[in-house]
Amino acid sequence: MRAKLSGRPEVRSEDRLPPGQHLTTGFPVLDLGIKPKISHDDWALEFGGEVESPVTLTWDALNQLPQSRDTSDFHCVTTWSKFDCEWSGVTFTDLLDLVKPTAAASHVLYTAYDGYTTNTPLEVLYDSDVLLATGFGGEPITTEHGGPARVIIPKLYAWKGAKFVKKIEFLAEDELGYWEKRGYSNTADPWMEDRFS
Ligand SMILES: Nc1nc2c(c(=O)[nH]1)N[C@H]1C(S)=C(S)[C@@H](COP(=O)(O)O)O[C@H]1N2
Ligand SMILES: [Mo]
Repeated sequence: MRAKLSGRPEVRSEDRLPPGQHLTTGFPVLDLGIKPKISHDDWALEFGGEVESPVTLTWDALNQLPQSRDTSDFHCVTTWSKFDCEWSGVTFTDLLDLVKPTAAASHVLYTAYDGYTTNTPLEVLYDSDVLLATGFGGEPITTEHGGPARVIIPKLYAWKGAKFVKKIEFLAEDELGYWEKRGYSNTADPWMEDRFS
């Protein structure tokens, strides 16, 4: 999204903030208010639906997968943005290699331990900044920010990233999530201000 001037290095400028957003230096907490506390022993993440290799990951199995880091900006539809969030965890490209979506898979439905759901097209997951995150700023993600593990999709509004994620289903058709059923945009692109449908 940054304009490049020929012959000059790319610099960060005001246009790093999507339209209608303001910068926050803190880290607001936004969710349904339930904040389920799941111990690592009880935690499991199920991948199913249109995949060749359905798998339910335990905490140990998740942590044995290749670990990656990515620093990205976070944009909430309620107009706050947070820059330089240091996430760590497993990239979705690695997870997709593991579960192998079938040719019929086109959409993804995420279900969380608090009952929250959200949905995306499958294609948004093929991006190196999309993570199943377990760390923030070098520390485990706190329960209030979605630990043990949450989905981070930096190029979409933050409601598309399920905190406390429990199940990831690959579908042949789109299925709307909690906010999408209540009038939020299904595309959720902060740069296009896709807030509501
Ligand atoms: N499980 C779950 N995930 C969720 C939500 C929720 O209510 N439950 N809220 C979403 C919204 S609207 C936002 S802005 C971000 C907030 O993440 P934060 O609390 O870490 O700032 O989580 C998203 N993921
Ligand atoms: Mo949000």
